[in-house]
Amino acid sequence: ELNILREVRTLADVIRTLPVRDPFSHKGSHGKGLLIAGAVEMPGAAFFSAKAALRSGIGLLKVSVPDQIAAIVAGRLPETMFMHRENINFDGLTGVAIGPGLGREPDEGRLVSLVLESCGEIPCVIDADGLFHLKNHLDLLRQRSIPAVLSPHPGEMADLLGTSVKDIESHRFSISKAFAEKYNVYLVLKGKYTLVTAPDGRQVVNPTGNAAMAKGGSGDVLTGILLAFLLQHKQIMDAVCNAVYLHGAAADHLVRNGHSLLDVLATDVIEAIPPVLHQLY
Ligand code: NPW
Ligand code: AMP
Ligand code: MG
Repeated sequence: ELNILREVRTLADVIRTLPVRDPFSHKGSHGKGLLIAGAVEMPGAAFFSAKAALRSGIGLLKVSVPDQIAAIVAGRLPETMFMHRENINFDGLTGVAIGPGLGREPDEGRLVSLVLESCGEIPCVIDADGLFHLKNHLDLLRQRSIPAVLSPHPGEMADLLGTSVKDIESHRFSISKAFAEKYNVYLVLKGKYTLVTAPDGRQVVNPTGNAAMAKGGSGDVLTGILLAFLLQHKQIMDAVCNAVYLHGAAADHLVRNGHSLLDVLATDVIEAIPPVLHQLY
């Protein structure tokens, strides 16, 4: 573990690489994303990812959730458009995210392989239940011309590799590096000091975030920020590192401004994105 080169993301790195908005830009300039997420039991996950993507600057967002929860998600977030699960198509899209609250039935697994097979030339984020299904399709990652971004927590990483959480936590750097290189992915291994690893093995440690984020929904927020940032940055590694940094910085902002480590909700983290971005720009 000690022999691996690594760096820590700094505030200066983030400020230097954040997207600059062209004054003459239009919504199509800032990405057209599709979020495939949510299940009848988990409408919240889709809502968290979608709202976080919109708060992080995405130009246009379509969400694909089961019809039964479309009113909850699209109804609470009228800025999004809706795509029926049965008619998923990737025409005109510049990025896709799949997984938060998706569910673990075979139908949802087929959506994961569809995304990997159809969208090799646009950025793609796979998280949560998307990672559960990905176990059976790991070979599809290698043939992508734009590497996928995977964002497992240690439990999901252990499941992907068929090992224990203890093993993952004791060898975060070496396991991440071997996995990212082998499968040609950007790997975001979450937790205190989230570790980002590029397909070439470069590793960056994130310094932001706190234990207020140890609550259901936090990771779903990150998925949305990742999607939005992938569509607005020139370099994938900058997009991923900046997304992870902003996510943690939003939670840090809350505990410095009126919140405790206990009371922060995923929705609070989303609503702390604006003041943090305001400070960064
Ligand atoms: P244990 O038992 O906690 O010690 P799962 P999930 C283990 C959706 N959500 N961080 C852990 O061990 C998600 O998007 C919807 C986390 C357990 O064995 C997913 O689609 C919400 N876990 C789905 O729920 C809000 C760690 O990993 C396993 C860990 C399931 O996602 C909540 C947990 O993993 C949620 O986001 C660590 N550092 N270390 C909504 N409101 O709609 C070990 N584990 O079973 O994949 O559960 O992450 O909750
Ligand atoms: P998930 O388990 O998918 O909901 O993701 C949890 C999110 O919260 C990840 O981005 C973690 O890095 C973050 N998180 C959880 N616990 C902590 C902690 N103790 N310190 C910092 N970040 C945390
Ligand atoms: Mg999660």
